[in-house]
Amino acid sequence: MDDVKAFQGPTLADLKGRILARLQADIGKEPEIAQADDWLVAAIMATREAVTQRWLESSRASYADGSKRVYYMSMEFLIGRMLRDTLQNLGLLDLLQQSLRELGADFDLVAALEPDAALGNGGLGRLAACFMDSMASLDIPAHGYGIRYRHGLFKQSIRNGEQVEHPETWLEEGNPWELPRPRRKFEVGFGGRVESQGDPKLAARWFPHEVLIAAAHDTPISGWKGTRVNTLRLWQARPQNPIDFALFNSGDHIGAQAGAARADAINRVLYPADANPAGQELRLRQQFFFVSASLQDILRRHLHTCPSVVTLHEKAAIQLNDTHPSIAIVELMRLLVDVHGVEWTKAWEITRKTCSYTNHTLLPEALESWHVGLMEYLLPRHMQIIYAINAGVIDEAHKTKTKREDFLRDVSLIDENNGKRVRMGQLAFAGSHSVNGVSALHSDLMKETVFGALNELYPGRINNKTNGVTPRRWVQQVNPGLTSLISGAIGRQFETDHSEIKLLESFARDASFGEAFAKVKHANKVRLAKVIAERTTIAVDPGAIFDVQIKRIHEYKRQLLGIVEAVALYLDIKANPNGAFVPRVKIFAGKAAASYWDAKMIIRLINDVGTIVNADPAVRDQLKVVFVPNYNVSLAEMIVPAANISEQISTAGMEASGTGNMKLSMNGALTVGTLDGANVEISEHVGLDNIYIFGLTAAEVAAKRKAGYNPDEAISKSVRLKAAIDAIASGVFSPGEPHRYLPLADKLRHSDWFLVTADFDAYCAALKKADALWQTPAKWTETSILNVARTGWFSSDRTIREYARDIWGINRQ
Ligand code: 26Q
Repeated sequence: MDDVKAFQGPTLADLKGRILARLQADIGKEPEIAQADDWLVAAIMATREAVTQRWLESSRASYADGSKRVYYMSMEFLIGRMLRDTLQNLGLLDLLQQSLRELGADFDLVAALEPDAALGNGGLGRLAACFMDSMASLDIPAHGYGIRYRHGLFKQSIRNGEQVEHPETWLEEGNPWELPRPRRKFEVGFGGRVESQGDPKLAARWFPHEVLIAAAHDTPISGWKGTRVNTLRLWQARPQNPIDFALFNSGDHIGAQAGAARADAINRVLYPADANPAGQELRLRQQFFFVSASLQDILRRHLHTCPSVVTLHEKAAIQLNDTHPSIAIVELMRLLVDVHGVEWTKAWEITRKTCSYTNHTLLPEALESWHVGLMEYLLPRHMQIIYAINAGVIDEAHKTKTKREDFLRDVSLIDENNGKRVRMGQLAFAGSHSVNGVSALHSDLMKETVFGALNELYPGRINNKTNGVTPRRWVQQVNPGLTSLISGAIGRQFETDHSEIKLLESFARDASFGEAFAKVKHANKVRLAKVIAERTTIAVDPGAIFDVQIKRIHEYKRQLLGIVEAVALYLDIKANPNGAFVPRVKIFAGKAAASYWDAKMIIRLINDVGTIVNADPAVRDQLKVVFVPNYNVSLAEMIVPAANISEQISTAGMEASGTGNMKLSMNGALTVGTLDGANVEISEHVGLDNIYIFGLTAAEVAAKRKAGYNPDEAISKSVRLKAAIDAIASGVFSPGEPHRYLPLADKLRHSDWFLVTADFDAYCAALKKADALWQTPAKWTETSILNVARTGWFSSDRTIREYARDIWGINRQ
């Protein structure tokens, strides 16, 4: 990063002039009458202008030196707000603040009006955003490819304790960040018929029934210190014919616009589920649409500088973010064989050398597969290619020594059991040279479970790349107080190289540093308490432990364990009116997929428990239960720096990595967690004395399930657990409808797949230990500082360096 020419920003006069010019020329207002949202648009436009020069230079430079590019294909990019982030990366934050002040506007008010770009569900989408930031910061030429959804992830409100979904409309007032490129467009076909030469491996001609146009919209992604500006290219669909005049003239005015409606549907909305793929046609259309446009774009760019597509893998690395874009394997084969005339074997070699696949889940219900019938109907040529690829895989499997009878079944791309389906995970595996998991445990489990057979067939292909998060957004930006405190202690090098944060370790026992550190945390908690009061009307005491569980609501993530513990604590307090308890605020936030009934019931239970507990005078403010509505990137930015305890309590073996766990410990929260996902690596880095690990291990979970777990084992042994479940079941928290939670309670009592009851006592014991430490504030602060100092490894810069070196064959840093 250091040898790169420093970004030359504008002067104050320049920047002010640009903001004014945009306000007048593009928004059509004089500063005297401009509103905060006008200033926002003007500020974004001026910022975009400031990066444009670097943007052009970045792409010109990689054209000129012919360097290899990374293409990150993802259905989701969960970016959040961009203004503060971009300004901070460019070193223009102070200047823009001053510009607006001198023009009569307040930056903080203005920046808060920017809508979150919420084009993702959770971890996977946010990971893509962190990776885009790191690739730009490490000067790696990279393009993100995705879909320009009109509606991002739904907004959540809480009515009578229940989640209500509302459409998200981030594009409603325009998007000043993006640059539409109406001339950068490609045709994407669907359906129709194929004229082949008999052998599917020979070039065929596909006559699609329907053709859509994909048009590019580009957003600049600026790296740290303006090192490089990469592009996030999102595709917009439009019909070839906006109106069918024959139909229109015959009087069918609605039918005449059917093409436009079908194109519109592609971009309409992000699927709001992060598991349980429903296998719907629209989802497959979305996937193929953006994949095909992106691959055509990649090949066009390649042929701009290289004479033939056969060198593609030397100039392009395509990373598939989960199986969602894995139809890319097949589409690339089709483009190479049918359009560019490459011979099948050669095409397969190029495809495998170019593509690599990241897996983010082992949950069987979350693994994507498509009905062969749907695939044949929507993508007939692709289905032929899939069969031909599968024949090759089965052939190779025959040649191995393994004689296990289910071996062929397990490696096959076609699942014959559920009415013939194409398994996208096996497809992505077969067509990639690298298949990675996102934490050490997860990568190991991939080899033992879903990809056991393919791992035998293609040994060495599975590798691990433990996730990371960008410290620019998740430390520097969300926690300016901590950042300036750290730079006062160890200098500013850690801002460029987050691993330098380890130098902070020598301040862990420094009393005056500790005091200042605790003050920063307290100030962050005061700020969060205000937000909580505004959004929920609940008053919380910033002096209490802020114990947070913030993530999508899922049974395996076990928000239920958290709330059952809160109930047990409530009953303890009631039973012990004069007892001394450590004051605690349990903070939950997260969205449930609209169709995920049990997850929605968990949200309702948390709110119902909060209603009773928070209003009970007997509790004397020793416990508060808060559900903060509409969890998104911007809300996470408020909660993460204010947390004391980070709840990472998934059933071991089920959370692929987690990334919230990293953000929280990097900001000094102490983790209470199971040995799951990247909690394992976090515990190795911070040391077992500085984290509260509890509960069954992944192996123990597997063994318990195999033996047939009976929750009664745990419930009959734990008086507190039994009392808590009984209270929930009997309507203590739903007095108007006493049986509301009976089904939830009965599930815990009789099946408990996620082993909430098995881990309950160990979980409570872990929290008790944390309570004890809290009572020695200096010790707590020391532990918290050690968490900050020892989590530098979880920077996504480290992760991206590993991808670049091991998977993409790019050695820049
Ligand atoms: C699939 C088909 C149809 C509709 C939706 C989906 C879908 C969408 C999103 C399936 C899964 C997702 C998202 C998964 C996800 O976020 N996984 C998380 O990825 C993180 C980054 O690697 C990990 O840290 C988390 O452990 C993992 O749960």
